[in-house]
Amino acid sequence: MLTKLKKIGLVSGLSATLLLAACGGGNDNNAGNNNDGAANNNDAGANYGEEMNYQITGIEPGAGVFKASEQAIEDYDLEGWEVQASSSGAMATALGEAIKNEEPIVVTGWSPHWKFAKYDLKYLEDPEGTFGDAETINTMVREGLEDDMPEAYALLDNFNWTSDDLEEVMLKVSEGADPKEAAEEWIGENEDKVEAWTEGIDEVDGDSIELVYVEWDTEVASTNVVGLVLEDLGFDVTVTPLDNAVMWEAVASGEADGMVAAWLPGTHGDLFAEYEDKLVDLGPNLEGAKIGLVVPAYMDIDSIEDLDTN
Ligand code: PBE
Repeated sequence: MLTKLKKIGLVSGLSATLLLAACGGGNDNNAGNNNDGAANNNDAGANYGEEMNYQITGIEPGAGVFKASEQAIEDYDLEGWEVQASSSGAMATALGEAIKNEEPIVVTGWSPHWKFAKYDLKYLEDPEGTFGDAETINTMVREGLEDDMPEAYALLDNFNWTSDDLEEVMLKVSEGADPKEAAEEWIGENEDKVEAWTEGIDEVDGDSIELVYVEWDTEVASTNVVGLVLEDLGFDVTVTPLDNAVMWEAVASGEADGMVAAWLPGTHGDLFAEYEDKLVDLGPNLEGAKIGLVVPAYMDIDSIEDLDTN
């Protein structure tokens, strides 16, 4: 949820951008006069920087993509730039506003995500490899779950789907559906997939299970789907949103039973290294995930290097 302060910050950030855009006038607009291509790229980057107050629109500071973006500022020597802490929801709102006004914006992005279906976007190339390659999203459970709740363990071990599946749920939520209803709809439309996860698993009688997650669009969708499938198996399911580091700690300490939100090897690599001895890694529930800096396709830059202001 947006705090009052964050809301004020967001609004003043936007109006500053609008003001700058207004002062700059139509002729200085980068998108309009850059037909002569590469020679202008550095200028374009610099002007974009000014227009954006040298701010990358970030999300929760505990997110791996936030930390990687701060690392990118160092790796690419982007002097004066900073990653603005925000929330995933506020980032998506800022992106939508910028696109509506055809303004430049750089966001901390990830896939799968509904924003790629809704807007024409591109990842900035990352020649230094700061954001890593393709990732998997893994399922982690607490030690002892297999003995205590073999049915839940089996379901969590079986759970896996594709980026397309996940995007279907995310898109419904982004269009205003309640996450639980979106998950329920998806389950109704994909009975064959869900049956493959639950096949041979006995139903239980109201055993309590707690899944933890972070309120990122991806994890809201996946956690709600898995939670509902566990409910259908007879579990009394609690899903608890936490900060990223706290989510990992909760499963490692055994306070929570599991999560489906571990981005590896890069995004949550530091947290995995810290807790891997205390967790059970059930492997990927999704392949082909990715993080990076994302901009609207109309921006005349292609690489993180183009953000350089020198
Ligand atoms: N995300 C979504 C998370 C992982 C899932 C990319 C925002 C992160 O950066 O930690």
